[in-house]
Amino acid sequence: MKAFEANFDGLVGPTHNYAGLSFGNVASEKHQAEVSNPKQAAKQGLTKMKALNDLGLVQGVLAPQERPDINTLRQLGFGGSDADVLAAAAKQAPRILAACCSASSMWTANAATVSPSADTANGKVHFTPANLTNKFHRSIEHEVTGRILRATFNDEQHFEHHSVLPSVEHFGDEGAANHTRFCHEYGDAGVEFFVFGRYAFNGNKPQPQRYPARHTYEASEAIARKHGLNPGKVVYAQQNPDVIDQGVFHNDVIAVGNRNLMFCHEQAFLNQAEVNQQLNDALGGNFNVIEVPSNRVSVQDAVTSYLFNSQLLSMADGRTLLVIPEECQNNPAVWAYLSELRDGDSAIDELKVFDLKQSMSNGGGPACLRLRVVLNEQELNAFNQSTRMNNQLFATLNSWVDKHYRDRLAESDLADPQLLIESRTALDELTQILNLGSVYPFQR
Ligand code: SUG
Repeated sequence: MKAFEANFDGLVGPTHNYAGLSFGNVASEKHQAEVSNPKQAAKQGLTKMKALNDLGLVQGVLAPQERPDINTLRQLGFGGSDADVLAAAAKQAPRILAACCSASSMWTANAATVSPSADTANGKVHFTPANLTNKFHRSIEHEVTGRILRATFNDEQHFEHHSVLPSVEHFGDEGAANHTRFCHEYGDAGVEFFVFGRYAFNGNKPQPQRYPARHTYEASEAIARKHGLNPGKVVYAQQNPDVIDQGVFHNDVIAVGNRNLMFCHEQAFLNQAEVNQQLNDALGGNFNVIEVPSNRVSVQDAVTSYLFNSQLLSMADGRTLLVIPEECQNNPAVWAYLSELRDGDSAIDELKVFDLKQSMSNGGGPACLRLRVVLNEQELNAFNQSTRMNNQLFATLNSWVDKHYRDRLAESDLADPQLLIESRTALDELTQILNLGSVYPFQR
């Protein structure tokens, strides 16, 4: 059956800020304590969604989370009224408060792992929210993420939603940021490619020394089991520990794939030639790799420009588009390489540049902001259509942002009880716009 790749982008929430929460993510550490602009962040994201929708691609929206996360603060012993909780946390544990205010759910590549129906034993699209155990501020996302996914893909006949993996480091799961699906046509049974940073149950295997490997082999294997994938069409690869130590905290910072094409750095994986061969074999041949050499683009340039955190998209006319952040255009080595690719006879035909600076300063590029969901024609009509981007939804969400978002947020604002009220008011209205029902703790 004919199928399409839909991109579901995370809408940036009203508390977007720079708290330096992600050790190993160099942008997050570098921009700590800068003043953020949540309104601009949300609009930059919406502009990308609208542009891809205008190109004829299927584009959806995933709602943000309730932040500040008062429930988690209460769980940690802060009591009294909501305003008391915020005031006490700000005084006694400002770093915990900051973690409970992060708008990090915007990076929906980390929301879940998704397997299209053509790949699964029961012919449904499978979703498992990621536990994100390695970072406290992200480990508190999965419950509401699961509810948002159920409310967005809300037809049991077509969509199967799983519980998260056990939330401990042994099963650290970062979702689709470390998962790529290859195929010839989207509707074919595809090859699912799982990339992990370390083995949890085998201490003799290589692992990074400086920065954490967030995702384990055991987590990847468990997802493949849960989704009912054909073991002959699953390939696992370990990320090169040296690049994790240089700031490649997810595979989507060093590799991106679409259909039968992988665009990656030559240092992305351990035993890279073998990995490429396995992918080619599992796909039945005709697998195409563009491997960028270090002498053209260093790992450091890849990390600062986010060259590989791009979206590789098949357009209706069959051409391939690479969606990149402005930082790629500003990096001479990266831009020279990309221009050659585009102008030569590579598989990449077109480049589209976006200003996503607000998200980029926290280490989130174009690919981080989207969750890919391959859907056939029936499934395309079965998901919650109020979450599908179109001109009207774009206009509605822009006015919603204008009405509710601040254009300036510093760490000292996070304890402002008014911010909590603004955020809940905005989200309450959003659940009506997107027809999600009651997904937030404050609505239950
Ligand atoms: O998990 N940054 C996110 C960025 C996620 C990027 N996603 C992908 N590569 N798919 C993270 O490190 C920073 C928040 C702060 O520091 O305020 C943050 O959570």
